[in-house]
Amino acid sequence: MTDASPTPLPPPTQNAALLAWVAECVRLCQPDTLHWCDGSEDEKAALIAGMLADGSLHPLHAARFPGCYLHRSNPNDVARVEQVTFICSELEADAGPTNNWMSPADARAKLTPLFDGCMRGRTLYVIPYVMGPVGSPLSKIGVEITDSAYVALSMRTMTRVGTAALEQLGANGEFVPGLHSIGELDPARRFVCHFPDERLIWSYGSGYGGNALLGKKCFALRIASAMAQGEGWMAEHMLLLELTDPQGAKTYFAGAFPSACGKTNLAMLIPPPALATQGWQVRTIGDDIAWMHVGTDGRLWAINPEAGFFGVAPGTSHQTNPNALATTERNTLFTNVAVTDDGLPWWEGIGWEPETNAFLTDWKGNRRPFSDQSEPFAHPNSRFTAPAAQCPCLSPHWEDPQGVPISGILFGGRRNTTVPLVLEAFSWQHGVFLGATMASRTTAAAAGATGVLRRDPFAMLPFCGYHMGDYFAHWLQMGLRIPRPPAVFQVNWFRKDADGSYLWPGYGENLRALIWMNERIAGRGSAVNTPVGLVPSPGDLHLAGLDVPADRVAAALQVRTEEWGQEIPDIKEHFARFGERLPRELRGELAALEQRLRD
Ligand code: GTP
Ligand code: SPV
Ligand code: MN
Repeated sequence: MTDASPTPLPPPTQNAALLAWVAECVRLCQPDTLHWCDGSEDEKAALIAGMLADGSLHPLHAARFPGCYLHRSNPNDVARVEQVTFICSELEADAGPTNNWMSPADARAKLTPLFDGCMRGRTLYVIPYVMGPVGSPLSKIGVEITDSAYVALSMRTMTRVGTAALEQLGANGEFVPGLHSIGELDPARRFVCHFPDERLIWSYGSGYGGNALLGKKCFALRIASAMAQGEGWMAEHMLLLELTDPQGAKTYFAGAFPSACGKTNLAMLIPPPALATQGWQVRTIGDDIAWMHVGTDGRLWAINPEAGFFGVAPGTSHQTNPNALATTERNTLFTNVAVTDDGLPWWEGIGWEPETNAFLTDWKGNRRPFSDQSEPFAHPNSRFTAPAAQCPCLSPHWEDPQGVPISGILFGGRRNTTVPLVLEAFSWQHGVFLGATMASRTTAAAAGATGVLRRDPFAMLPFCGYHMGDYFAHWLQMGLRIPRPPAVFQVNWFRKDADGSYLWPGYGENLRALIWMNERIAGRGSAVNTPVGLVPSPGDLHLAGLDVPADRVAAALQVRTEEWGQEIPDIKEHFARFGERLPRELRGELAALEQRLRD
């Protein structure tokens, strides 16, 4: 299995391009050992044993969390790093105003010395993986080279790794190469570079999630979005869910929400009892990324390219998301959560409190009494890495090779004010305007300040691999290419009252918004025509069993013209950044919105 140079075993592929690239990376990084990952159980056991021995994994309570481990990342390396994430297109103009740009030549010149010899004394893992169901015509192959056993272990859960990927690749197939080294974990020597023209990824100096698991944001969003633009499909930061009505009819929704803004929770929603009794059900297809193609039937079809969930731990409880808790009871890698002396993973908002005199070890590895509340025990961006197949509410269609047909697209975010609980766009083009102008408060998923309101178009601000203005144009184009386009909605579970409390209970209760959207799609539900879109009146929502005062429901749904008026100057500033590349249709939508607000 492990292949000690200088007498290596024959490599497990005949793919000449792959062999050449691996040889080039070996020459550059000079690892002591080369290991081709095959995805076997033996390999998993060996990875875990090695990490337990070197202290990078900690066992958890073996009976209550079988096959589960805790990993603590370097405290300087706990989230995505947008400031050092680069799109290395030939022309700066093609990266656009929302991305950091470096020329491909400069990126190579800067990173080559970092990679030079960086794996001395380490193992180089070659991880062939499939994004999407194995054998699906919509799936794609990536190969990650890394010196991190944590990455090698995580990729097994998040993607389909090993022999299956090499078989699908074959001798002549194409793959997206990604070279990764944790380097010295020095923030000053940390870069995540994407070469969209070559479809190549180089990531150095971080071992964390989206910076290091290159199949996820680097390939499945940044590189894939650039591929999709050229090829007429879409790669989006979206959950995928299946809604079943009391008659058994299924409707599929895709939803874009910025990082740590509710995709996992919505995808795993449990209906409130009054609606569950009537037969409403939600099943999960995916919780973070969707690849969508126009089907021969004229609908938009979506696959989840991932095989696992890299989900936010804090706030996950039996109240909010019991399905996520059940998914993470076994074979789960927890990163930067706290742990009790008994070996139970713990985080803020888990729904139970240790004894006041109990001790916990926090995410940095410091053991302190639970009564010491000076700082959080779990990092706010602590996460679980768990196999999708363990999710109790996983849809039987989650691996359908052709995907699932999408009838509704949701755009959501964290807005204290202005955006109502739910509204429907007047048209696809108006829906693109809603996506292009959506804003949300920043979260701990990326390094930097949290709680700052920023425009995050389509929840893709950190993930669009090319010029965002061209991306808007691509969305408009797709509308013309989808004969039966999904309806588009905007949602906001995070609106607050004057005292700063959420107006809407969220989580399972969000089903009520989904049911209204479902009725609109079916041509049944009624709505009020407002300047910003079609909004339900409280009477249009299915509110049976909801324990919220009527005036709060009304406030959550309210469209206040003066609040929307205040958006206009900011939207203008936002649009101005895209210059010539802002599609004129969006300028038109803005003018139409201003006119409707004046009327
Ligand atoms: P990424 O994995 O970063 O892309 O995030 P995500 O969009 O999947 O976010 P996730 O569902 O993990 O939610 C992040 C945080 O928002 C968690 O702490 C949740 O508890 C909280 N959250 C999710 N849905 C709701 C909701 O409906 N209402 C409120 N108040 N909080 C929510
Ligand atoms: C996000 O930040 O949107 C995530 C986590 O889903 S990461 O994989 O780190 O990007
Ligand atoms: Mn995400």
